[in-house]
Amino acid sequence: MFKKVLVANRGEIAIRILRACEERGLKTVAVFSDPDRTALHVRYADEAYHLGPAPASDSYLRIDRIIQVAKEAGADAIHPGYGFLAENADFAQACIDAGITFIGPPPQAIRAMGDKVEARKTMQAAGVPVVPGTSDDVTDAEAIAAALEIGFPIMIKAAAGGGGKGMRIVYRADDLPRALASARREAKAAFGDDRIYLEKVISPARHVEIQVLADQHGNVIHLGERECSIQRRHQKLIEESPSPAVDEALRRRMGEVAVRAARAVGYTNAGTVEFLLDPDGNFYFLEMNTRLQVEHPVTEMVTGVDIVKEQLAIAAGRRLRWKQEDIHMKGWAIECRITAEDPFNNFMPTGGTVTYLKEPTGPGVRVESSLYEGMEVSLHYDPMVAKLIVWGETRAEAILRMRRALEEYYIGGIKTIIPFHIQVMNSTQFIAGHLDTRFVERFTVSHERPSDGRKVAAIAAALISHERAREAAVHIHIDQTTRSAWKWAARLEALRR
Ligand code: MV4
Repeated sequence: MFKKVLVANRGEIAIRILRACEERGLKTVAVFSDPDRTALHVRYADEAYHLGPAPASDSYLRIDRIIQVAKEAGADAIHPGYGFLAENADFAQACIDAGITFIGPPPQAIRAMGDKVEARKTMQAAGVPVVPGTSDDVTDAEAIAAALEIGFPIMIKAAAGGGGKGMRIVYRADDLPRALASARREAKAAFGDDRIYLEKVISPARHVEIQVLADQHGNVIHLGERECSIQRRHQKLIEESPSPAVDEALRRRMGEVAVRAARAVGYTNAGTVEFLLDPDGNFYFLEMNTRLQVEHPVTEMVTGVDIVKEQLAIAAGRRLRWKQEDIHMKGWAIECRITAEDPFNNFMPTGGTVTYLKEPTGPGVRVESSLYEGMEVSLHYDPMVAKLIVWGETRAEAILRMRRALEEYYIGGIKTIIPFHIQVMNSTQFIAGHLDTRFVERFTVSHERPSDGRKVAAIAAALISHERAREAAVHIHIDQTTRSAWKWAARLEALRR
């Protein structure tokens, strides 16, 4: 086993990884940019090294500098976290070339999934269902022929893209030539690669992803699904596990397919296979994220598996400690991403000094945070400053708990997205589990606090429509004038047991 881990990241995820190292008795090295000199991850690690100025290209993306720091510090492993260099095959290779363990998949697996056209082909060959579309680099004439065959609307995606980057939707054949030209131009500018492919648009659809773990001895298991349909501009805001749309049988089928996808590219370590799930229960491979994901804690909460500690064990050559049949999901977990964005002003990112901080705690509550009182939240990096994760025995209990924890959360000095999350937890559609990728588009952020009466209406409607609460609901007498909505919902939940 390696002895000293360099965490090539910042913020909450750097701390999350440092904690796992601490529990495994490993020495830790943090790296930081100018504005992160006083960051929490720097203080948490045993040692910390300066990388460079604020721009990521001068600090957290500097492969040469990070490898140099690892050598200087005597680190024998590097964890990339998410974002930055996490899915950079050249970085993974540079670690290996320097005799340092890269805590993640092999560079070939990163490459195989990084090229989305290649990935589609590999997945098709492995029997993984992909969205109907084109699987080779297409000329304009071929694209037009393919689009006519697939039918409109059609999605144009960049081969080198991913995560929604360089994606566009085309509704009419007449618009296709121009859309193809501009998509190619954009892809060329963004990725230096103008290859594109077409897919049928699956809508409405849910974004459901499967967490996989693979060791270096050929064992691959999955840890069930996460539902990530609540996104804004391809930025996930709320994730949960299990998905309200997935039952045991579908989970088994999607899980088997995800394991097959991982095997097809010789995957090791932790990864996620993303699917679109349509209302009829058909699912289609979208892409594979070859890294630890932001939303990994919801899976940890329902499976009891510490994914980051497992990543360390896998990278050290250990065998997986579980067989598929040992994995059971218990209860329900929800994550709200806490961003420094103003939901009342079109989610504008905001910076500033954190003047006051009171984080929620109590039963079933987990906070992954980079915040401290006096911290300067800068606009140089991602606006996500923390994550609030709750666990409940049922989905209703998890929602009640999330709402309680959000109400306990006080962050002074900066604007945060918390009021938006409270409104989502109060919304009929969310409570009923009616989610799809356009949820946030349709959601109107209210500038008023909802009255108890309105909450009663929303919660009653939603919980009664919720399959497992229905039978309890008929036994309850609703007194709207004397009982607050959430007390009522809590009672309903208690009666359900
Ligand atoms: C799609 C799609 C519909 N049909 N592909 C967005 C992120 C990237 N991973 C793929 N994305 C989508 N691909 C086809 N063929 C809809 C989306 C999509 C989406 C997916 C998941 C969550 C939110 C989304 C918001 C807009 C579009």
